[in-house]
Amino acid sequence: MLLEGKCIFGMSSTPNTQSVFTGKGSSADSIEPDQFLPVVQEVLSSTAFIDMHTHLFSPALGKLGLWGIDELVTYHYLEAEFFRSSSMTPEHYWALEKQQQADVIWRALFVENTPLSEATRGVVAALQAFGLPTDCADLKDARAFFAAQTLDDHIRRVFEMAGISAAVMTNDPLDPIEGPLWMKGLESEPRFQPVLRLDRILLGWSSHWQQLAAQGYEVDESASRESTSELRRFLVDWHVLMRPVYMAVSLPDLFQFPEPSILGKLLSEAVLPTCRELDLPLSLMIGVRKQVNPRIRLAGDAVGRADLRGLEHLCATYPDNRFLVSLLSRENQHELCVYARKFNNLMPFGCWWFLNNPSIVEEITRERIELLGTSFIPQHSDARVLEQVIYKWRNTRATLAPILSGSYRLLCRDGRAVRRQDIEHDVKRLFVSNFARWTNQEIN
Ligand code: FIX
Ligand code: ZN
Repeated sequence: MLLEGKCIFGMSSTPNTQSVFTGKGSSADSIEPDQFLPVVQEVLSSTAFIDMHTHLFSPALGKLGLWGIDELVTYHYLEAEFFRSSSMTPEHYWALEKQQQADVIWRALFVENTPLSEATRGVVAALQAFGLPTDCADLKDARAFFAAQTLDDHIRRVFEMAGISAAVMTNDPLDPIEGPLWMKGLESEPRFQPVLRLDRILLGWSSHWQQLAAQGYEVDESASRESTSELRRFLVDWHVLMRPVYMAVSLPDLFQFPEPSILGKLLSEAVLPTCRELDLPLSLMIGVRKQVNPRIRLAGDAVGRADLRGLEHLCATYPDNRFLVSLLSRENQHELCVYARKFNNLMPFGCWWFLNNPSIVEEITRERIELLGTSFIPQHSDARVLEQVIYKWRNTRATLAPILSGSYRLLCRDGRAVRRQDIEHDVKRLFVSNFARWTNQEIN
């Protein structure tokens, strides 16, 4: 009960209240409710987060790492919006050079129309962050600015602006460019943590088993028993090569488990046992409907509500496996929170892809705090272009601040004082220690 804005914890007349709360949060260092928002904002901005899922790459992986204005403007989120605001056909668009693609998108979404969408505002925010004009007729100035940057310094500056200490990559061992780079041996880079992404293996076995065979693994098309033990050997070898912090796969909305399929078999006989053996979590990103419109390529994926009983079965049947789970469908979010209350080997993370919009992030995050306290990971950026982390994390901090301070106000109203160190602890847990603990990393 707030009295004239003052939290009366410790000073209430009812003796039992006092006795319950003695010793924690004496009023001396408790924060007044009208100060929660500025303190939470301060703590959010002074805590360096771990960005636990991105499509960024360390400099050692060369041109796989995307950065600069042309990549920002041709991000598939904007391509999807471009095809709604232009009569240009996808086929014509793909025939253009990268710079020409960026030019037509800039004209259609930023010159001929007001950049109001979350994705277009993101580009405006990135330009503003570097002090660049945001309303030019063309991209000449921006191109000149980015051309003048040296990558290593630029990465350091961007991570600082975004308030992240590390970005977790998405690394595909079967990618024709990336695979050979890892096999040659790559220096580890603390700012970029590797992840072993298994989509081609688990969802594309029929077209990719030969790649494993070519690398000397005795596998076959039907994924026989020997194939699954050979896949285990493959995963262990790549663990040595890459030192991934987790393994990951993006699964369709129709994902079922157990299922008499190659996916079901490879998961239960190879991936899950190897994750246990290597003490690595498995990240499941469920709910994508791949390529509903292949003409617009990466922008052509959609979302479907998933039946989560497969996830339930995985968590219940494999208690020694840890599952980092993000669901694409808004309609699945409540179930995910409830499953996380049933299974402590399930860590919900992020407001993925089409959910990464303030109105939806707010809804999902409030529900998660109410049902899970701080035992979840609120967000990941999914950045594909380096500078995207600047606006994606700025937006996350802006959305989270009123939600967190609102929760502290409720806690205070209910009779418990809140100190700065409580807020520091909670923010660190949400954006650093939950992930670090699940991936066996030192927490500084
Ligand atoms: O599967 C994934 O990791 C997705 O995040 C991507 O495939 C998707 O294209 C994306 O960039 C979402 O933000
Ligand atoms: Zn992703």
